[in-house]
Amino acid sequence: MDLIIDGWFHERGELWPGQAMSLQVKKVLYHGRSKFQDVLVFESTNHGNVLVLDGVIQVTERDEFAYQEMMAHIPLFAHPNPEKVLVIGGGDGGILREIAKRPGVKEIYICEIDGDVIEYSKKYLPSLAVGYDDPRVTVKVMDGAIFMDENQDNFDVIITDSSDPIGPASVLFETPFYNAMHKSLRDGGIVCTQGENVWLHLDIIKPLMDSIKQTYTDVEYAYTTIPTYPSGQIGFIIAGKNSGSSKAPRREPTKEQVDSLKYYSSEIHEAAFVLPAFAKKGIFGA
Ligand code: SPM
Repeated sequence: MDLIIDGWFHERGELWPGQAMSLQVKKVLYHGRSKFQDVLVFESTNHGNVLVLDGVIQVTERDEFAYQEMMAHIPLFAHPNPEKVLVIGGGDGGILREIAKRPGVKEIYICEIDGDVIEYSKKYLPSLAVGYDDPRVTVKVMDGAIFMDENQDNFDVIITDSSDPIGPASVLFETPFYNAMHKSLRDGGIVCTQGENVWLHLDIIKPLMDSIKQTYTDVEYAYTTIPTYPSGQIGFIIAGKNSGSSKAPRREPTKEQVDSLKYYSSEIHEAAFVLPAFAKKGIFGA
């Protein structure tokens, strides 16, 4: 299928039938096939540079902060003292950039399976890939499940910033992967994962959350708004290993952090867990 027709990129996906997000293309910066997926980067007319994997928008420079800030800072502000953090996926570097705003974090590991995503993000998405410049970051280009198996009982926070459950990321939405994260967490640790969308994917979200309740304590769901993801929002599954609830931040951001944040605040941290009635019922029952 042609991704760009008459100067417009159209995001059509199996997971959002009958709807499409279109962005006007100024210039294709890179298009090729990695070992795992189709990789496209283009300059858009109104949304900055855009990274697309297997035809699905991963980030636009215009609105990416709404996703990266919430995905990183909800678990980091919910944890009492996160020192060692692991990112699975997230090859564009945006989540690293957010974690790097936390001086208390001592070590940051990232496991991205697709080295091409790292390479082309460094080239064309420098405002995200700046996350790689932090000296606390160690990069592993490998399967996150294997890395976690080698690093059990090790991390305070694990963030899985994945693409959707079709293609290389599908295993990241399955119970064995959540079990692997659980083993790799320290006691008191928190995981935060890409949790799809309540308008479109309750059929994915509910069974997955029900299943991980066997292993995790405090299985919760939050969301952010983001114009260029299907239906304008995306959620996060947040779960703990005896962590206590993540719904309220345990501390306020410092003045310096507030100045660096465009979406996250203590107020929106708490608000993000308040779901519309249909979604609350769909995920948690009554
Ligand atoms: N660091 C940003 C990487 C983006 N990871 C999530 C991409 C999700 C794209 N599809 C959204 C579909 C939501 N239903």
